[in-house]
Amino acid sequence: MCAKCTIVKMLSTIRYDHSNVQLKETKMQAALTSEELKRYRDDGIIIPRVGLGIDAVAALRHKLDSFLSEQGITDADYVPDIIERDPSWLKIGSMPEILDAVEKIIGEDIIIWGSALFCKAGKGGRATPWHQDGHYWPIRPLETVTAWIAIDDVNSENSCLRVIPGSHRDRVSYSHDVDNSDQIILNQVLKAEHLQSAPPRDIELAPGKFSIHDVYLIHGANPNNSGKRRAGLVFRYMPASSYFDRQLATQQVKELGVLDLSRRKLFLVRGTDRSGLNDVQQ
Ligand SMILES: O=C(O)CCC(=O)C(=O)O
Repeated sequence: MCAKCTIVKMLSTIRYDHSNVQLKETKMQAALTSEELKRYRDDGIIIPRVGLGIDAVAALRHKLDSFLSEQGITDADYVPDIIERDPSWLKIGSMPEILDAVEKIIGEDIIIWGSALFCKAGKGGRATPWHQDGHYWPIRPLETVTAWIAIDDVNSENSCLRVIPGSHRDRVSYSHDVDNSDQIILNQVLKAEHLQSAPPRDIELAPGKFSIHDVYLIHGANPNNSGKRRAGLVFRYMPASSYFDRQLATQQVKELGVLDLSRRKLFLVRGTDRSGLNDVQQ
């Protein structure tokens, strides 16, 4: 190849590489800006600007209706194992719009270990008591985040999620009481003395928008008696540097009377299992 041709080839390669880097940076910025990331670190929760599009929302609504009828679920206030019931939900939890934002927070090695539906009908509703998720999750080190995806318009009227911003910062698991009342959907209730003085913030979401919250964040929701359904889909993501400890899960069932998580399937959706301990499925 003549010298001129070599230089032209080199330049075009450089330009190509450069545009690739820019493309990658734009994609990462679109997922979560550094400002959003800072807000997440401060508050323990963020609503990324980029949500799911209207087509995705329509498909989700349809999928939700078929799922509920196929599974014969009449009370969907809390369905804690939707991927185990129907593995096709994994596709939703693996959508790049969500994973790109999660990756900004927990890094590029990501395991989906949990999924749930919180579809509160709007009548005869049960509350979600104030709690911290990590209190009964067998993940060590305890690092994991939840994406809460709005299928309906979710606001104060139909009892959106409420959080105490900043309550995650000390990385402390506070004590909870067991309450098996049928007025609430979880039986672990944060002891009142730990309810911090900061006022709760309502996390209002248009359909398709989602929030991501930290495992130590104190949160809950009022009963929904608004007459309007409030459906949210939840996926839980842990960094693959943490270990999902099945023995601890069994112990937590005995000690706390919580849901048995010992047989949860672990899906490695990005990167590699850094801990080398998790029995992941690809
Ligand atoms: O949507 C709700 O009422 C509760 C959700 C929740 O507690 C969670 O996703 O961790």
